[in-house]
Amino acid sequence: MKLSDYVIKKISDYTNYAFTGQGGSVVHLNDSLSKNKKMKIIPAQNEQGASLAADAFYRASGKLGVVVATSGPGILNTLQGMACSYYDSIPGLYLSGAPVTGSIKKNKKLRQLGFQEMQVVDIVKSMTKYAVRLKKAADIRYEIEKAVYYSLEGRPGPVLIDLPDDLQRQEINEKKLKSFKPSNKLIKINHSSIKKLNYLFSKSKRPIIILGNGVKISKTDKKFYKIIKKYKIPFATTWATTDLFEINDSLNVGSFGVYATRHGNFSIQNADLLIILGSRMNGTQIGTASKFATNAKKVLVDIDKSELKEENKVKVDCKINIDLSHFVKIFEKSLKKIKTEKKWYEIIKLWKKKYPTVQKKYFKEKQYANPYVFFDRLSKNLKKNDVIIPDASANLVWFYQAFQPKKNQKIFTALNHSPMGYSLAAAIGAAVSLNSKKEIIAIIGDGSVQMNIQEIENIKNYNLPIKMFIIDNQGYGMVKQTIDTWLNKNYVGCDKSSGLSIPDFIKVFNSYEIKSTEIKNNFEIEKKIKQVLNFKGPIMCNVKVSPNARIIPKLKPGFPLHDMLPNLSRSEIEEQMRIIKN
Ligand SMILES: Cc1ncc(C[n+]2csc(CCOP(=O)(O)OP(=O)(O)O)c2C)c(N)n1
Repeated sequence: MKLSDYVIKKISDYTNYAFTGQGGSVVHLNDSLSKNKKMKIIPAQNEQGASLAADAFYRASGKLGVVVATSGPGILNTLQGMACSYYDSIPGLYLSGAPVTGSIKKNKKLRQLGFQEMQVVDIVKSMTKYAVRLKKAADIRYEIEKAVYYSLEGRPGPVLIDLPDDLQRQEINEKKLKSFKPSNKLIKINHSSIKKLNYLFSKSKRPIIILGNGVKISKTDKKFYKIIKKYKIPFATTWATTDLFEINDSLNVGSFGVYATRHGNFSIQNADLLIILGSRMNGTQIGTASKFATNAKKVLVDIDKSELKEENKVKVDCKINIDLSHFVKIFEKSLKKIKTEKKWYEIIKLWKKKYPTVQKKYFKEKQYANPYVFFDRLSKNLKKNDVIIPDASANLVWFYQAFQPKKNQKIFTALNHSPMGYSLAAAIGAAVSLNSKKEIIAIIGDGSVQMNIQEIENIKNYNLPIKMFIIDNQGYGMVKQTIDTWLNKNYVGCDKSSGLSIPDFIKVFNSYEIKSTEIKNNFEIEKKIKQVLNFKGPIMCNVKVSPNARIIPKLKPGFPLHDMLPNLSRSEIEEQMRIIKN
């Protein structure tokens, strides 16, 4: 059997799609893909699109995303999606072609020997869980099994196998290939830390459980929710898990962080115990570390030991290094009666009512579509089961601040890497992973569309049910807001007046033969959203937003989470923070 046929046969045990680029060193892999009846391919217009689609393929369906790209420029283009997967713990298998073995340099100091030769393994080392160049054909089964194992086990992430062209063409005897046997290294539970957790819980009057990406990855959301319900424990989600829990649940305190909600932030800042599950508490979640939830004892549970080292400077009182699927069972068994105060529930309810993010006055704006109104109405109109993929920047924040998810909706983006243009390519991976059976909603800023505009040719070509909403504020809104804060509005390269022009997207999409429409102001929002959602097939809707629209509320740099912009009066803030003193 030809080695490349074997590779594809093997990966068809894990998945049914590959996102591909072409080139001299992957013609054999692509040929084998085309001949394998279990596999389908989507050839991306740019390999970056392939990598983003593969990332989303897994997020939408739980099936392994596979990327094929030629040596040198091809595989280099895929680093964007690889980074998205690595930083968000998403599995993925990258197969790169390499020149024939004889054209791969041996002397480290030599820059390049073969055409398009590149030290791919070195380049991707810091963004993969495992990366290897195949040395001999007989190792192929071992390497594929090892790579896939590492991609999926523990904290998942992407892996890469670099396949020299001559080895791809080599004949192998399938029966004689050695296999990979993983060693079972279970993380040992530290019982004293579980005891400490229970002790802290027994003392707590105002606890909050924070459910991070680890909860999604380990698929433990329902199990944790059972505990939350049983013991009536208030909880907060991160952006990664907003779609797993009802926003109107009285125990859900709402989102917290630099770009979140006032009610969520007041809750976190007033808590006396935070149990943080599978969340790395990054800067956008905590603001200034020394001012983050200073009244709370903190328990951090994470599968990755490195996340427990307090590099983010948040002092943790109890660290538990364990897989959440294991922890949830221990937690359930060990939890005793808890002493949450009645007034803790009451005040959380009050904050949610008092500080809505989508304010009534936004609906009265006449000239443009207000982004909060738009996302409020979009969330009301989307159906259960829809898949929603926001992109990056201000429109991403507006989305998460205003959107109210419905049951069984899937919402994801590349949370930690957040490259502009993610959602257009990701939507393709999501659509094909679900056999186009669900509607895919891609949301993107006008500045980001151009980063992956080429992939809409595939959306048209495969007639994928993707509804694209461009939030058109004529430039890089979020960057402008940052410049407003630090550099007195000296905009550089972020709108037409500062040297960066934005094309007319209606014309652009028309030339790709994709239907398009526009929302010009608040009054058109409801009707146009309905029209777009009722349209069969791909469609783009350009939503006109004021170039001056800003993220509200937002944290001032250096301030604690409870002190967001626009400023509340000192007395109002103090009143909200008084609960901890009483
Ligand atoms: C590939 C890439 N380059 C640069 C950035 C830095 N960056 C983050 S947001 C942004 C501007 C995005 O503008 P737009 O898509 O119009 O979104 P808006 O803020 O206006 O909603 C930039 C340049 C990035 N995230 N990704």
